[in-house]
Amino acid sequence: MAALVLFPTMGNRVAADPGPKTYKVVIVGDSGVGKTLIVNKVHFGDKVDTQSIEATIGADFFREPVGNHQLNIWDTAGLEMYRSISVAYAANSRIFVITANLKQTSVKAIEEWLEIRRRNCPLAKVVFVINEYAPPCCSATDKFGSGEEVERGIRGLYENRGLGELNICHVDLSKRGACDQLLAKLGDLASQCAE
Ligand SMILES: Nc1nc2c(ncn2[C@@H]2O[C@H](COP(=O)(O)OP(=O)(O)OP(=O)(O)O)[C@@H](O)[C@H]2O)c(=O)[nH]1
Ligand SMILES: [Mg+2]
Repeated sequence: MAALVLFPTMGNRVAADPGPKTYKVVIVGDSGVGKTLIVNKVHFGDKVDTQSIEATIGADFFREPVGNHQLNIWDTAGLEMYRSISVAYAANSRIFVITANLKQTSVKAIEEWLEIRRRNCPLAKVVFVINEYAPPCCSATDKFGSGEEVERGIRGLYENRGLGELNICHVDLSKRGACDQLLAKLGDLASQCAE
């Protein structure tokens, strides 16, 4: 509950402490790239079981404190049939997280997500998350390459678009604290939004 703070210079008026500032964060990307796993690991930590997650329907919501800020994180559904819902969630987001894994299709889809950002939340800061994971069904020809190669691909897509600083986080969900760097990055970007 927000604390009530009495400001002496305000006589007997009592002002409510506004509490931490909130920032809308939207995470997008193809179905199966690991968005829900990543958001759950950001929120609940390493204990999340990678097999326990099901495809998102519509969108899920997490409230995540970081530093002096609060992130309102919308985990959208990547399945094409929910695309219009995901696009609607993008509106007014301050931070737009585009996720890919090592699959060609997920990297190719990045251009579409950048276009959705341009139309719906052009001022949102962009973060790319590369989930260093290739699903077992991903054949050699379906694979874009290593995480480094995906990063080079993203750099190529990003160049000359005037999108500002390029933020890229690699996550390997098999490692401890896999999403710590991502959460720190989101906190930094929220601080920049506050300036
Ligand atoms: N072991 C492992 N499995 C993963 C990883 N990323 C995704 N998976 C598997 O892929 C499935 C889908 O991951 P989700 O987090 O649901 O993917 P999503 O991007 O949220 O998909 P949608 O909700 O359909 O948009 C999970 O249940 C896991 O089985 C990973 O990094 N490691
Ligand atoms: Mg999901």
